[in-house]
Amino acid sequence: MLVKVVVLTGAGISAESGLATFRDADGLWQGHHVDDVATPEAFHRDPATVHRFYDDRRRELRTVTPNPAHIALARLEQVLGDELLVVTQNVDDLHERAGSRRVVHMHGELLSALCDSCQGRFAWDDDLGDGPACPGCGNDTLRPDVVWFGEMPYDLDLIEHALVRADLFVAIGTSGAVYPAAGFVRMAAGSGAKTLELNLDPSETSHLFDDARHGPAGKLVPEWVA
Ligand code: BJW
Ligand code: ZN
Repeated sequence: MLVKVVVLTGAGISAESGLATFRDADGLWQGHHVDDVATPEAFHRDPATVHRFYDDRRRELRTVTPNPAHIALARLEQVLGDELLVVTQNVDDLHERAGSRRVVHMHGELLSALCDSCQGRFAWDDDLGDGPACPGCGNDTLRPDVVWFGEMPYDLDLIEHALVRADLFVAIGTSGAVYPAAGFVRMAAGSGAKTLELNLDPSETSHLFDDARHGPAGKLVPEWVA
């Protein structure tokens, strides 16, 4: 793998498409904090509420479109090819719909279901709350294919491999509050990469970046890519 540029994206890159972030003022879902609905404990305690949270967001996804920040990253992939890797914490598919192909969803995907019984992962664009059967094993144990607190993010080996080889690491629209993603800047910088933050306001890890630019992603990302 000859990745030279690793771009980490978070909820802020999809904000201008109309998807709520997790920790900004409006980052609540029906009065719930993300920590109340994005844990295995919450799912065990109250599966109906957690399913409703994800079913709502899966439906909302159909009503939104990529914004200039997603489109600029897809354009960058046209130029850099496999020298670019986009690592997203987002479970939406807006990078793909903008045209990006080299995208790693470290926190899973809304348009995928995971079976607790057989561990199969299935493309899924419908509600999960009404207990559909698993296409693999037939059990009604499908859950959203997303990574909750305390669970292991996807593809960490691949991501770390890319980070230690990158010349440039760029974090876009992420608060730097959630690990391991919040530690990627240290890992990249520790291996000699230049680091850049593009975020609405200074994140919790701003001070770790060589350069930080603050403003809306829909403006900053096209400017950076140009
Ligand atoms: C704009 C903008 C615009 C707005 N333009 N910008 C203590 C220390 C270190 C770690 C831990 C610890 N205690 C616990 C942990 C581990 C834990 C953790 O990090 N907890 C923290 C709360 C401290 N992490 C985990 O558990 C992870 N797993 C793990 O560590 O596994 C290791 C392990 C080891 C051994 C056994 C088992 C495991 C898993 C984390 C999973 C996170 N899951 C979620 C939900 C995913 C599904 C879903 O979408 O519902 O992921 S939580 C939520 O936070 C979601 C996001 O991907 C993630 C990050 O949020 P993000 O994207 O940064 O969004 P926001 O809202 O926080 O920020 C948006 C930013 O955009 C803001 O800065 C705005 O300013 C900006 N913005 N509009 C540009 N227009
Ligand atoms: Zn199954």
